[in-house]
Amino acid sequence: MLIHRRPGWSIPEREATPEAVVLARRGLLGGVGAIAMAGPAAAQWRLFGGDAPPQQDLKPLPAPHNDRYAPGRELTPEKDSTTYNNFYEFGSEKSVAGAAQALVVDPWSIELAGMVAKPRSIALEDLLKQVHLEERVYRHRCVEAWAMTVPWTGFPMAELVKLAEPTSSAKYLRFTTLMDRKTMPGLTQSWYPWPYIEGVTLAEATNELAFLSVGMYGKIVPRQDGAPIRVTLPWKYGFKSAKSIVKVEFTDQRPVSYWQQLQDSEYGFWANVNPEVPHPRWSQAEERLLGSNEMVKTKIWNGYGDYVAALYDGLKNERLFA
Ligand SMILES: Nc1nc2c(c(=O)[nH]1)N[C@H]1C(S)=C(S)[C@@H](COP(=O)(O)O)O[C@H]1N2
Ligand SMILES: [Mo]
Repeated sequence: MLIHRRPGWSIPEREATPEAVVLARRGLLGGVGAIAMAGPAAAQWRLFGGDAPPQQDLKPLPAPHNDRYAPGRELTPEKDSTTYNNFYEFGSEKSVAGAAQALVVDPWSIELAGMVAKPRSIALEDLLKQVHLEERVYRHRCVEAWAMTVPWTGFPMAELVKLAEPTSSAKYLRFTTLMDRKTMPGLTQSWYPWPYIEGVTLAEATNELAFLSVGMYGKIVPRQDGAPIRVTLPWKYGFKSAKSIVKVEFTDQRPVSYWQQLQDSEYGFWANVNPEVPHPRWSQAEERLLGSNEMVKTKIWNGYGDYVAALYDGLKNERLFA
């Protein structure tokens, strides 16, 4: 099936026809009813575009700023980074912010599973009492060649690993994200391998850059950006940064991610940013900054090589960059 081979964002963005529209036209989207489930206002916004999604008020989330990771470019205006999203559970177009307001973020808990001392479920508020929140500005590079620069509030992934107490056999973390048919119209697109899965090695997870974000621009993270908690891995293509995670499993098996299941040759396990390794269907040499639309040169490891390049020293035979 052609659609199966070419998910919406696997087409370089300038050529992409929003997939939901194409499928609706062909009568293939079982989703017109499903879109309406997110509420009439949200549905209207999704189908016709609009000035701004009907967003809920986002509470302030103060945390000390850590300036160790200065981004070297302007912040992306909040209105641009929060209205141009990839969140396929809510649809395969970029304008999912309205529909995503249906996401129920409270109560929220995360299951710590697999090779850990005590498998258990932890309520998000209890987890947040045991970690140190801080704000960091990171560059984000989507595999589709757009990019943004965002102040995230969150905590090092290493703190979660410590809390989970992995056993000595654990080699990978496997993230599972929320799959809620009542609120997520994208799940009716049954040719996608739901739920959205991602994974990293234990060494990557405990690298100082690996972050779990609960806030953005000094407030709680908006639903469309992965509320209430999302992975943030700035040296990798954006699809590795799984949104709205509900389970972290420690395992000795390399996780097979959602996009890998769809097309491994284009979206592999490592997915580290490299301008010299083109995507099979487009160049990765440059990126478009959300907001200004300025084109800038992409950097290897998205500019974070000093922190992460050494992680990959012994892995020269792996497909590290796609
Ligand atoms: N659960 C889930 N997480 C996801 C995605 C998704 O579709 N579902 N898209 C990924 C992709 S391709 C990117 S580029 C980033 C986008 O994050 P943003 O919308 O906050 O910019 O989220 C990633 N995490
Ligand atoms: Mo992406």
